Amino acid sequence: MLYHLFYPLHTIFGGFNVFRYITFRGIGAIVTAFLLTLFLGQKFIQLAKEKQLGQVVRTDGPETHLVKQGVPTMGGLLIIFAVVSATLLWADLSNLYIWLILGITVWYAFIGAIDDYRKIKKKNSKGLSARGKILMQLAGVVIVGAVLMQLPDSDTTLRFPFFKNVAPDLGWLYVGFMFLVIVGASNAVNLTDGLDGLAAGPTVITSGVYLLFSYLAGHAGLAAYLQIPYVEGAGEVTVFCGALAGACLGFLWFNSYPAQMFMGDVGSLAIGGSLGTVAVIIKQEILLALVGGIFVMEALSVILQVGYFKISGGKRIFLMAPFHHHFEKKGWQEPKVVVRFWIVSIILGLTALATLKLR
Ligand code: 57M
Repeated sequence: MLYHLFYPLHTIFGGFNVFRYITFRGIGAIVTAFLLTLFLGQKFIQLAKEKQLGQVVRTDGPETHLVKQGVPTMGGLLIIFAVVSATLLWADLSNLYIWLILGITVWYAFIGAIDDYRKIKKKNSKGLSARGKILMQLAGVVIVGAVLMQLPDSDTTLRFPFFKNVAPDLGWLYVGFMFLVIVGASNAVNLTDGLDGLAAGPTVITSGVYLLFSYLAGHAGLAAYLQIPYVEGAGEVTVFCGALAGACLGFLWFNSYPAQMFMGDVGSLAIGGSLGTVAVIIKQEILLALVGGIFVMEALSVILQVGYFKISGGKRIFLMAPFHHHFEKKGWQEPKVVVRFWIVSIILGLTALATLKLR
């Protein structure tokens, strides 16, 4: 909005020319979203306590989690509020990609909010049925896919980090691939969010990497030089990534161990869905499996554990899935598990940046 307000006035006051720069507006989004979650966090915690939005902790989990019963949850409402506000404030609102990403973010937050609310009000950790959740998530992907596919420069090729000449065209199959990326990322972040700060930390790193990749993808000269797909208008996605990174950084202030609030499915589903949508729009889908490797590891650990559990008649690969519980069961303290996962996430983020030069 500020772009539309001030940039046209740059002929009167030259300083307003700065609103033209995506870098300036990206930094503005980071700072705005960070300050919103930081200064509204305490207020949200009080409100969640008044409304009795307390976490219902499963009884079959690590004993150390039982003390978390009643911790204020649905902090994702604050994250999404900060992300949407900062994006609307700093982005060029004539950019279609901004509306597609905000649409998925809010829709997936709505799905998560239903799940959270049912768990809290019904006092059990079941929530929305897996089938209901997937169908609602699919609906979001179909709409985004239909819009992207009808764009004149729609690109249904699949791009790989490191291999610049490999770009198979999936045609309409690409919408199925979009489903895997967006719904997969959404549920992977959801599974990851099981320790204090474990989802928010890697989200800050992933958003930061995609902030840079979005800027490069929207810059014809740099995209050509780095041999990455040029996506006209993708530069604005930088602003959204900045808002998401800033919001999660501010949320971490309260979600770091011992957490004063959890984000809830309203946060984790929306974060994963928005990161998946960003990856699809800037044509860096496979890269998300690298940058978001922590999310992938967590989801894979569940798939492997549940699959093996079924075919082996009750045997387990890990002491408990998702992966972070395995280390808790091995006796690692929660903060140690979380910080070590953050370290891996940083290494994966740096590796993703390195793919820009290794191709
Ligand atoms: C999402 N939710 C956390 C919080 C957060 C198939 C199976 C692997 C599914 C999986 C599952 O139920 N996942 C649900 C993970 C929950 O966190 C809430 O959920 C939101 C995110 N979706 O924002 O509101 C608990 O996680 C802890 N937590 C923190 N700090 C945070 O900042 O400590 C969350 C955020 C919270 C809190 O205790 O209550 C969750 O774990 O449920 N199931 C599991 O993850 C369970 N694993 C399991 O059943 N493994 C079996 C299967 C695979 C055969 C096995 O390995 O043998 C474990 N999770 C829990 N208890 N809590 C074990 C049972």
